[in-house]
Amino acid sequence: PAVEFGLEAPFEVDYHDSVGSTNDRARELATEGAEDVVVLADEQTGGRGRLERAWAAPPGGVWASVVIRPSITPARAPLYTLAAAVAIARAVREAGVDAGIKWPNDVIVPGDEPSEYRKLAGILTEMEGETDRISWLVPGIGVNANIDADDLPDGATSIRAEAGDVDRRRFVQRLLEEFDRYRNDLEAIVPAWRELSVTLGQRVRVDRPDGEVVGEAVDVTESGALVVETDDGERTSVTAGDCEHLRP
Ligand code: BT5
Repeated sequence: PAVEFGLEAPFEVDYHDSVGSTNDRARELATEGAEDVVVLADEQTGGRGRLERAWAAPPGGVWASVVIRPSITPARAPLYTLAAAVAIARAVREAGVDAGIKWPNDVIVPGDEPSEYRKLAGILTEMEGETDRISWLVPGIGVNANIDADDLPDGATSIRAEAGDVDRRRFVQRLLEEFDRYRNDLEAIVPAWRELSVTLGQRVRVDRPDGEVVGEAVDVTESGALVVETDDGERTSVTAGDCEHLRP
């Protein structure tokens, strides 16, 4: 059954039992001028990942898109994906799951080998605006909360499967409190992210539009790009892409 997400501040709630994609609904609200609203749904029938991928969003999850209007340039937008990942990882860990952040947009439960990482949550950040200043930004947050692992794609897991069900109202409240704290203190995001990252120190392959980069993930920059040291000792920073953890 659907849950009433009657949250207190810091965000106004736009709740739906079922919606196509909370990010699409958030875009509509943003276009109408909304600010500090969180779109929540029990189920999404057309959940989206990055690059036109589908996102499975059956009932029982936390499907949340936050409409904010920070005064930033588009180059700093990836920082908000990191902030959302920190907020998710914190809330999930409080729910008793040993979760970490895989750059750029996954919260995972680690295994012995990188190939055994199970994806618990993902983030799809969308925005609109001028080149010098964005108009709105929507971090779309998907957390597999009270869902059977059988109802999720291979390689995915849920809070239910790892630690048992959560009170979604409390969970969302905690997640949004953390997100609110970091969007008000951008300098604190990267240090918090480093603490929760499972990517730093790993050998990675990052696929990006202009080719792949293989090397050791050594840091993230102040705008959220991953710094990779390739085998010839050169450092490259990658702002977006799919990141695969390789065996050492
Ligand atoms: C993501 O994309 O991980 C971003 C997911 C964002 C979902 C939220 S839910 C609220 C808001 N509204 C939306 O419509 N979207 C956002 P990406 O890194 O491209 O990963 C997508 C891949 O994850 C898929 O190709 C599948 O392999 C896998 N996948 C799909 N559904 C999943 C799920 N529920 N749990 C774990 N993995 C999943």
